[in-house]
Amino acid sequence: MTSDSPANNNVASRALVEWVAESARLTQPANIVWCNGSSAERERLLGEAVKSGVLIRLNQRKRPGCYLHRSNPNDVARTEQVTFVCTPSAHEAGVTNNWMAPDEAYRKLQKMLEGSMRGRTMYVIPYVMGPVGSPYAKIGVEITDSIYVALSMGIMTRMGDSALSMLGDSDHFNRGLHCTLDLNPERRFICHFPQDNTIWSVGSGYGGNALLSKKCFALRIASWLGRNEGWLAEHMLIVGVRNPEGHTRYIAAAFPSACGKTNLAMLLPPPALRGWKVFTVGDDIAWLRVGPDGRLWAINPENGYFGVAPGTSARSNPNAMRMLGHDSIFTNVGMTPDGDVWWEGMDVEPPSDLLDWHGRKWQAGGGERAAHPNSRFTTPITNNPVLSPHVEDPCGVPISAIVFGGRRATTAPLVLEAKDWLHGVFIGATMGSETTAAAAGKVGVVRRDPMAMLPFAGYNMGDYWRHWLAMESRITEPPRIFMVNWFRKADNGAFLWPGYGENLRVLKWMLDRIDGQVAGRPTFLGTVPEPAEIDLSGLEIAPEQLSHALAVKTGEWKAEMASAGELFDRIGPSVPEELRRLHRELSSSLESGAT
Ligand code: OXD
Ligand code: MN
Repeated sequence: MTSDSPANNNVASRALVEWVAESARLTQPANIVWCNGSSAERERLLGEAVKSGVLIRLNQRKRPGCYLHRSNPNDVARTEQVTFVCTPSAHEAGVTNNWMAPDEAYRKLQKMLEGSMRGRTMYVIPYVMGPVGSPYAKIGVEITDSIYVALSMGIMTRMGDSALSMLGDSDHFNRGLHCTLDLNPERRFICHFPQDNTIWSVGSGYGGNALLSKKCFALRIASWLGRNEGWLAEHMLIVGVRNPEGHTRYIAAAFPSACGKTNLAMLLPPPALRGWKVFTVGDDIAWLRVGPDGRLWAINPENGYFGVAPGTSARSNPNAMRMLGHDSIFTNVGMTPDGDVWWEGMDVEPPSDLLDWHGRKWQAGGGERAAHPNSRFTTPITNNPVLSPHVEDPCGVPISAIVFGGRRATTAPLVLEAKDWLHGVFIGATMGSETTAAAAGKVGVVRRDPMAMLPFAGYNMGDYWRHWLAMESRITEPPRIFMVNWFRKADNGAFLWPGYGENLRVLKWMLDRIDGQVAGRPTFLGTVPEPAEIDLSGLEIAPEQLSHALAVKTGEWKAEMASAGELFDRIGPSVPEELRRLHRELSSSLESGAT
């Protein structure tokens, strides 16, 4: 075994050195590599990954610095059924999480981890979530036996020596231990120990299960830390919207996985909306704190994007297509004969002799997809041509609006404004969305997904809502809260709203509401736009199509409230009484037809 501490001996934290040694005693790796985050190290690891077949070097003329990874076909998405929150009591985790007692989880996984890295390399990956040195940033260290994870963490986080310097001699860091084992789904567990600031993940190499900085630390553990420390860790993109007068406002928007967060975060304005511009701060996770000025401020803790490839095209997300031109890792997409990538919805004809995501010859029209529906790209934020100049600001950006969105073929209007903070929390808490390929299981089934955090809230959902409500008293200038739905369909199954860049028209309406320039139309659920208030310049959309997109229908919301009530009942007494009251009031006015 080599290297109990990094080559340059730059670890001041005894706690870190001891934890690495303890993990090595358990897993018995052949050698230990401390990642320093340098470009020479990256080149070396890329070379090794290619040599061992973990990565395929893509056409370097067409996509310099780009690689393809093909995962085990049984390991292509998050596995919520084997994801556990291991709090001392089941109540702390709540019914929306799987729970295992910490002792039992440690014992069970310890058995699997014993000697699990024999003959393999252990990578020690120190990383910072948030701008290095920011008072809002947090430090984690991931130990893994996967070179794919090490390389991906180098894109997704600020990784290496900068994290060690920021850690100094502190023992305050998230401890993430990851081992791929034999990728047997029977031996796949993702366990969170919030009280110990620890994560143990075994049996999967998939991003959401194995890049422990992301869902495990920045959402599940961080949401728990946020509750204790008075802030929020949310499944939200952060976008800056600059109007033609040069004034930029920031919007944080929660959508479930694979519902277009990356597209919205780097949207290209339609030509008719001249002078508008959008800047990305983050595309998946926001850490929100109350600033000294009483406003809510957001940082993006990540340093890269782990986006869904299928559907990404020059039409849906031209900025993403540009950023994927270099230094990116693609996972489970198709490969062209000249070593380029291809996926469904790229809006480019597939060449003949395409290889599918398994590496097999692909037959157009043969019924099989070339790219897995949850195939991904991993790319550094600095590749983004519309990256916000404020992404490294230590205190982040001030948030003017919070948006809760879902994927709904019916029921949810294109946009609606909540009446106030409490009502906005109610809208977020009762949100539903159709399931997607980002998680294993059936796709297209409506499930309640409060604040798009169903799989990510690291503690009892009722307590999480209580924390949201409690934040109000600390925010003197609260952001306005909206609901959106880009995915409503006409009876013939066609989308009612064109989506993508055109969504800026909806963001503009929100900003107009904030500026007091439009009155909207009150409904029983909140305020929707009068059709004339949405800037439709340069867009052909039939008036009846737009009114259908904006409709809030009593019958549909009766069913919606019945389903939300079932979730409240399942969660039980921890649901805050204020939310129950709003639910009772809305349900009874819908029943009595008083709406
Ligand atoms: C993601 C997800 O990968 O939400 O961001 O699954
Ligand atoms: Mn996500």
